[in-house]
Amino acid sequence: MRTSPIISHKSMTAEEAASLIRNGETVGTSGFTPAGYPKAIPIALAARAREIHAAGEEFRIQLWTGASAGDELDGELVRAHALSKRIPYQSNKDLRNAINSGEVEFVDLHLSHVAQFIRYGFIDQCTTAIVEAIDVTTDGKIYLSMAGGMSATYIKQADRVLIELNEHFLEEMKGLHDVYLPAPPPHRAAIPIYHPSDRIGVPYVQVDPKKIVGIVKTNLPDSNAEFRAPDAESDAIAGHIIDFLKHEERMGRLPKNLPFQSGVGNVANAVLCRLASTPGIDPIMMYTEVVQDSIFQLIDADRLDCASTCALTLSPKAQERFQREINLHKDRFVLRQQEMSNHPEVIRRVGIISMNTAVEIDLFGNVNSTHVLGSKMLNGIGGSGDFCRNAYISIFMTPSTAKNGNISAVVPMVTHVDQNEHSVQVVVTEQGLADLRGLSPVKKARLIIEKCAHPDYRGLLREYLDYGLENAPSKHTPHVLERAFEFHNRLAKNGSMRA
Ligand code: 0RQ
Repeated sequence: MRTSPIISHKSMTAEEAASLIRNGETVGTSGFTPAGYPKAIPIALAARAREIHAAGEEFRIQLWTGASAGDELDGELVRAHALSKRIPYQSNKDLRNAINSGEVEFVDLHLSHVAQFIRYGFIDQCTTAIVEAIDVTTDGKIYLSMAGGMSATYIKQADRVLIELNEHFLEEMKGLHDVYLPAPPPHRAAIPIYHPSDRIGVPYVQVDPKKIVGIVKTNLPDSNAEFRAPDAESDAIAGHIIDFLKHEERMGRLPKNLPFQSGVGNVANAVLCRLASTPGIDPIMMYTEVVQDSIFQLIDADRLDCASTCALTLSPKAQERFQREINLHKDRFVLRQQEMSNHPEVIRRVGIISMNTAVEIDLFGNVNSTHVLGSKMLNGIGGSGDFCRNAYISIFMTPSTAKNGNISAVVPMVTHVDQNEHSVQVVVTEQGLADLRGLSPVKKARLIIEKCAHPDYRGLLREYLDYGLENAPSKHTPHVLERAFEFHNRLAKNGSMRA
C-alpha cells in the first residue's frame, strides 16, 4: 500500500480524471515501447469520447508519448476516433491503420530529439501530462514505473499532471530510474555518463505538488505480447553477427567491453538470445533504449554485466520475474529518460555496437525500416537513427525475404530512406553479412548481392547493377532511374518481386 497523504487527498476515479481533458488538448504521457504507459485514464477517456461523439460533438486530442504505447492507450483512443495527431513512434495495429488511412496525423521523430522539440515549442507543448508511477510523495516526488520515456519533460511542461498509481509494481522497484534533464544550449555541460551504469540524476521526477490534479489507483501489468521463439533465420543472423564481432576482435578493430544496443522486435530479441547461448562470449554491457525478454537469457547464462535502458519491455511472465528478483537486478539496471538513453554524445563516447532491423536495404547501403512500398507506415524510425548515426559499429539486420519469399529485402533502391549509406556500416541477413565500411558504392553493391541477397533474387540484382554500369549516366552510383523501382512495381502488380 502506498500511503503518502497526497494520494488520499488527490485520489479520484479514472472517469473523473478523464473528464478533466478538453477537446483539442495536447496530452503528453509516460510510456516507451509498450512499457510504463497509463492504462485506466485512457480507457475512461475513450469511453467519454464515444459518449461525446454520440451526442454529435467533436472530441479529439493530440497524443505525445515517449515511444509506442499499449493497446489501452493507443488502441482504445484510436478506436474511439479520439486522436487527431500522434508523435513520435507507435506500433499499434489499429493506430497504424488510422495513420495509413489519413485519419490520424503522425510525425515520425528521432526519439532523442523529442524533449528539445517540446521544450522549445517546435511542436505543440502538452497541457496535461498523464504518467504511470509506482509511488508519489507529498512533496511531489514521482517514482516512474517501467519506462523513463519523456515523462520528466512532459511533467515539467504541462499545466497539470494526472498520475496513475499502479500498485501492480512493487515499491521495491523504486530506485531503478536515473532522471537528469540537461541545461539548455549554449550553456549545456558535458553529460557525465562515462560508463553505461553511471547514475547522474535522481531516482524520481520532482514536480510542484500543486500541479498534481488527480491520482488514480490501478493494478495492471503492461500488456506486451510474448516474443516469438527465435527461428532458424534469426538464429542464422545472430550467428553471422557473432562471427563478425569475433573476427573484428582478432583483427584488433574491436576494443573490449563496448556496450550493445539492440532494437525492437522479434529479430532483435533472437539475436540477444544467441549471444547468451554461444560459447566463449564474455558478459556484455547494454546501453540501449529497450530491454526485451531475451535479457533473462543473458542473466541466466551469467552474460549480463549491466544494462542502461529507457524501458523494460517485458512480456507479463518476464515482468513478474523481474519484480520477484528485483533485489538481484537493481544494481545492474538503470532506467533513463529517452533524451539520455538515446543521446548522441553518450552513444559516441561509450562506443556502442548498435543492431537494428531493416524492412529493406538497397544495393548501395541505404536502409528503410519504416515504410512498405514507400508509403505504408509500419512503426516509425524510433531510436534507430540516434544509435546508427553515432555507434562505433552500426549493424542492420533482416531476413533476406518476407511474405513467403515474394518480397526481397535487398532491392535496387529503397522506397524510403531512414538510415542512409553514410551511417549504415554492416548489413546482415540469414544468408550472410556484408561489411560495407570503406567500400565505394559499386563494391558495396557486389558484396550485398553475394552475401546478403536471397539466391532467388541474386540474378535479378546482378542484372540491374550490370545494366547500370553499362547504361547509367554516371558509374559512381549506377542507378537507372526508370528501372530503380522495378522490384516494387512487380510486387504491386503481380504480388511478387520475382521476375
Ligand atoms: O509483417 O506482421 O504482417 O507478418 O513487417 O516484421 O519480421 O515481425 O520483424 O518484429 O523484428 O520488426 C523493422 C518493423 C521489424 C521493427 C521492424 C513485414 C513482416 C511483418 C514485421 P506481418 P517482423 P520485427 C529501437 C530501434 C524501426 C524502429 C527501430 C521496427 C512486419 O524493427 O519497427 O528499429 N524498426 N527502432 O512480414 C513488406 C518488406 C518487409 C515487410 C518485413 N520488405 N516489405 N513487409 N515486413 N519486411 C526501438 C525503438 O526505437 C523504440
